[in-house]
Amino acid sequence: MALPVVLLASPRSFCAGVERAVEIVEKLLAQRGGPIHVRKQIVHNTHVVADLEARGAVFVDELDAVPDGATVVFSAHGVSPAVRAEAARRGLDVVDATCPLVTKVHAEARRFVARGDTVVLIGHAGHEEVDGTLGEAPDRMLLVETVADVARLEVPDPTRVSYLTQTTLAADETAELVAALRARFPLLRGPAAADICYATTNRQDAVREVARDADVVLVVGSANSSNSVRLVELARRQGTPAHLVEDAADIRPEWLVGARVVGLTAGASAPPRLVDEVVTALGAQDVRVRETTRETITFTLPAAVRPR
Ligand code: 10G
Ligand code: SF4
Repeated sequence: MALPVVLLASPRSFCAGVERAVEIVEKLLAQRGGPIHVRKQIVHNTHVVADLEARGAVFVDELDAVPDGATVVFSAHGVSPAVRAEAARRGLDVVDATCPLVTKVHAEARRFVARGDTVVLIGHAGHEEVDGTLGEAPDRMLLVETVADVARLEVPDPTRVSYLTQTTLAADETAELVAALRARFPLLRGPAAADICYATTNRQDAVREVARDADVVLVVGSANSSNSVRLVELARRQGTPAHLVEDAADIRPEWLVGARVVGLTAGASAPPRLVDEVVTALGAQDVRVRETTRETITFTLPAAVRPR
């Protein structure tokens, strides 16, 4: 079988929010030594979590598993005010790795609720980011996942409705949902700039370009990584078979039968080295980067881990 050409989507892999979150845990481990407790997976990637665990990070589901007075890191996906309050009550030393672009959505939720609106959040039920954002005003916010959910919405005042979105949604699907909301609530108001973040948008634009010219697309990422799963779905909507792989070991030979061009990308929480390993496993000699934009965004670290 001829070796495939690999079309590498760019941008791919770590976003600025993930870089920052991982660096926060690494810096804490270096400064204070382990164990450093982290509430939930710092980002939704099995390899990132296992690597940090091996270096002394302890991932817990809830704060009751953190000893009184200990340091605890909040994951990149953000937390509800109730979690912050509980950490304060317990006297925990919080280092917040919430991505600043998620924090922005929380601030919008508070602002929209304060002006008297019902806030409709477009997102996926049960996702940590959604739980955190809804926690800003559980009685004044409603979650919608589908256009059918929009039809079922009941709000106290249809002239006072705003929407917000999870940061990692598919841009095309979200646009349909916003249009459905606007059809039901013509006075609908939204965020000044889209809540779907730059990294999500860029990775979707890049995979779309690659999927167009590839026989099959591989997306490196974990199954619970929302943005990674969206990349697989988007490639499939382009008509190209696509598969999510945790790492090179997940690649099934039958996916590659007859594939001359393999598109390759990675979700925002998947480390770049896993992509390199996939390229090696494919045995590709001809690797072409398809760059749709170049990212320059970085976020500053919280004061607790900033170099003095
Ligand atoms: O795509 P999701 O939200 O599941 O998260 P992830 O950890 O896989 O990727 C980074 C994105 C976030 C931290 C959500 S803002
Ligand atoms: Fe921040 Fe976007 Fe990355 Fe989420 S996907 S951590 S919002 S940059």
